Amino acid sequence: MEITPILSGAEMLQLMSLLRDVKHVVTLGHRGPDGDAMGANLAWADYLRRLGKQVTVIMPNPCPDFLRWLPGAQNVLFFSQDDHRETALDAIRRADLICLLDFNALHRMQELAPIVEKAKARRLMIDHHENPDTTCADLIISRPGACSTCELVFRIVYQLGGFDQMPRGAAACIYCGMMTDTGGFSYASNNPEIFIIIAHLLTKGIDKDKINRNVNNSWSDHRLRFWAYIINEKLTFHRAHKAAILTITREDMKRFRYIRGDSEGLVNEPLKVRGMRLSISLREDTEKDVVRVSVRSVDDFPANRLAEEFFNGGGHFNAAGGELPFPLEEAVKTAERAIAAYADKL
Ligand SMILES: [Mn+2]
Repeated sequence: MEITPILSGAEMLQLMSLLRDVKHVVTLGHRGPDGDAMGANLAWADYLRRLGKQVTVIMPNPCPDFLRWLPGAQNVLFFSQDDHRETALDAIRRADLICLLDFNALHRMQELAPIVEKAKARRLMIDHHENPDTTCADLIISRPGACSTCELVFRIVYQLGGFDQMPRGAAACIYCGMMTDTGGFSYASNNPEIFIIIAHLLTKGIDKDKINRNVNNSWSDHRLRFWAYIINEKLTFHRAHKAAILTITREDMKRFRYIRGDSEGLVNEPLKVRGMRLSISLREDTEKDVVRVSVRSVDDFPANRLAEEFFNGGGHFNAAGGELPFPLEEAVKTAERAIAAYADKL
């Protein structure tokens, strides 16, 4: 089975001309960088460096600890960190090209958005989220059908002839993003070519079992008890166990010594209940007075539409998110209203 080319002839020419004369490149991920954002940016940066570019990888804020092992992660600049900010600003000022990977609108970078908008650099977006803001880059490679931005980076590098020289580290980054964005290939991953790509990555000598352990089995004991607590005490079922809401307060986080990423994936747990179609997580933000909303659904339940309509957000069909104002009790009522409004879809 072949790997189908991802870029049209016209896109290929556009991309090549965009890359041709640039020297200084910045690649950027979204706020709250996940395995895909980190993996895609690191692998794309690796490719650009192999083309002779000077590349700086920047994230708006730090990635969770379970991604620190990614080859190249130690050189990523986290803009919210005081000791990284000036270097990051310098790189953005100097850049001829800014690559935006794994998000579809500038505001997903939060405080970096106006800075990137004012920068002189041209912009390239590579992403798999639906409905990209078509004005935010000179070239937008948007493929909502792809399982991850890492899959897109692989396909682009492959099509541009950069696969043979791809080092094991970049292959590991790509595998990590594909794995994390599909819940370990348990959703959004029925395209047979995904597994052809994995076969290619394995030829680079990556240890996919170890990547899985690094990402999924590196919990603190506090985190395990935190999940158990939330599931036991803070989870409610609705509509005859077809929907669930879980809540996380700052108090809960303090009690279990919460660190960034500790609630990552928790919203998926209720979907393990037979017949469950929708899960909503409401978490008090640690910095701002807002409630962070995560929505997960199965089959034909449109999580993204629900998130757009009720949670000031959006996302993928089965995995979306948003934000609600304080207090948490009001957010719970909003979530309950959302469930009632979508009862016919449950
Ligand atoms: Mn992604």
